[in-house]
Amino acid sequence: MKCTVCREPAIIDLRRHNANFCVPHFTKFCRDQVQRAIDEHEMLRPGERALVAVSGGKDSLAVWDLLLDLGVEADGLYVGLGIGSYSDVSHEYAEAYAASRGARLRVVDLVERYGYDIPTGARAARRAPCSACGMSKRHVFDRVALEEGYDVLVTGHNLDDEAAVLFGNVLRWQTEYLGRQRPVLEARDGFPRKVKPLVRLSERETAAYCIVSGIEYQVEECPMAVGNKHLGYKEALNAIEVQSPGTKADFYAGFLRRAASRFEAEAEAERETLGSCAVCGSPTPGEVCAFCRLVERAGGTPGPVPVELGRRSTP
Ligand code: Q46
Ligand code: ZN
Ligand code: ZN
Repeated sequence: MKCTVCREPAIIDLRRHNANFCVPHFTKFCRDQVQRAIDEHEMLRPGERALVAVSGGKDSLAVWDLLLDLGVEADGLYVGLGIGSYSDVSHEYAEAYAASRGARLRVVDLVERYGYDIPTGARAARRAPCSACGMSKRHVFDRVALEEGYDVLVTGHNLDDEAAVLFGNVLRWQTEYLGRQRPVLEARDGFPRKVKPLVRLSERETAAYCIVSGIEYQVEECPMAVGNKHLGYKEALNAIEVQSPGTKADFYAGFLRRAASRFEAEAEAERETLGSCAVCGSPTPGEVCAFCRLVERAGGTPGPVPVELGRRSTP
């Protein structure tokens, strides 16, 4: 197998692009795909400061690395979820990466700051762990991005993630979600702009990118992910992809090009009017936001995210 560009030995075949790449050309391919996503969807403007939501997994470390290489001023934010050794190890990978690049990693630990962990929070609020977890992470990422004056919040969602979410929304015709499923969500009502620069790269590609770049990451699945519906959607799409390479990317890109705008009006109409949470000040349709209610039920201490957090790692 030879690199499509230089004819040197290739390390990866990308069937949907009908191409094979050597290490330097694969790295260039990943960088080009991220740059293209940024340009196509106007994710970032020159000089903007980005906050990357970092989990210690391949996608978040890959997107952070690619942005730094593209010259973007990007800090990371790790949220400690208190999911046993899974969280401890994930945190170590995030710290090690930040130290290797001399990048700044901010840390908010749910147990230290709010006095609850995800397993307890989920039980207390009678929510599925991923629902309590997703809501907690979104809350902390949004608050820190805004309070620390970042222009944009970056997440590591890749093509497989976005195609699986789209698939799930289409299966149930959740049209108000379809109207909001974009690689860029503009800032509004107390929420920062959110962007997904990895939407042109698959999970296999972000993993390969980390390996060839020497980035060590958490390879274990989160122990609370069992039964997560998205894993099933991913498997279904992967089975189709094997039969006809490129289907996943066409499904997602075709949606953005030809269908997403049709659902926007509905998504807009369903949007609730938001006030401020009486406890933490973040936007909410009720008096107290869902996050503060969850913390309270879990026996923790709700309130604002501290703004003095964050430290710079040294290489
Ligand atoms: S960390 Fe949290 Fe994920 Fe674990 S509990 Fe679910 S949402 S699976 S990305
Ligand atoms: Zn090459
Ligand atoms: Zn609140």
